[in-house]
Amino acid sequence: MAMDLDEITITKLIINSYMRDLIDATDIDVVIAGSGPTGLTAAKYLAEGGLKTIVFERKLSTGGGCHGGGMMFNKIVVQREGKFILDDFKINSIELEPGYFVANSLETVAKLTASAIDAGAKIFNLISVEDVMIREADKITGVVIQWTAVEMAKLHVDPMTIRCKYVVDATGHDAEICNIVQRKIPGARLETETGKIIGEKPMWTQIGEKMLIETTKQIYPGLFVAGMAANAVSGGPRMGPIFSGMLISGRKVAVDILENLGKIKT
Ligand code: 48F
Repeated sequence: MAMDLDEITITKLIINSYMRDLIDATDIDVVIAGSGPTGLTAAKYLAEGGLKTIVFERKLSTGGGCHGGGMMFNKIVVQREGKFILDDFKINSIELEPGYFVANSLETVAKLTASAIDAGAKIFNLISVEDVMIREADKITGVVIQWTAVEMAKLHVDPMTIRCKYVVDATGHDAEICNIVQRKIPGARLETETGKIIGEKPMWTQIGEKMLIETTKQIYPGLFVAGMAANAVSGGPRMGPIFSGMLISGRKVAVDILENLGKIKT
């Protein structure tokens, strides 16, 4: 016999379960702003390394710029160096030219998302990081979050706060968290050549991918930057629909943070 279903029970379960997750997310190890390929990759490795990791994503769905592949052809390319990460996430790919692996962008987003969650990371969609918290002589000690719907409707509603040991700016081309730090902390010196945000350079895939390894770093005390945001901050070029750099950058930021917190030895 089919069970009797009660709408109010369903409602209470959703509210209770979500609130439990959200309260649990208020004091954690790492906040990742943005669930593009970089943020999701970082989330999996951080959570696997034993850190309490939360991703806040402004949009309804995870995956950032990955879904659309190249100009809406839903394929991405990953070069030889990033293939081991595709394998880590069990993402199918075909080597159609030597060293160039082609994967389905939807499968990529689905598996990055599922693997991050399976590893223990929590992902909150429809929530934006709108500010940072500081203490101890300008060390970033957390983030300020707001419902995306409030942001979009421009409602005058105060946000709430999350405390963490490290923040990762994985917000893509706009490098939103680094921009907030530069704008709101007087005299803030970022770890770039000029001490300021340099800005993204035009497309040059080879250099863009290479630079991403160096530009992925702790850019300000308590704040790491990874993925496209890292090149945007340090003056690296964009690289188009090739995603090895994003995956490698996401993994690198996780390893750096795990090392900083003594979870793995160098
Ligand atoms: O843009 P996005 O995919 O950044 P990524 O992970 O990857 C870049 C590639 O997609 C592509 C590329 C490849 O060569 O250049 O562009 O570095 O994902 C960034 C995510 O962050 C979210 C945004 O909605 C997107 O899903 N986001 C941006 N600002 C905020 C945010 C914010 N303030 N709070 C929460 N999420």
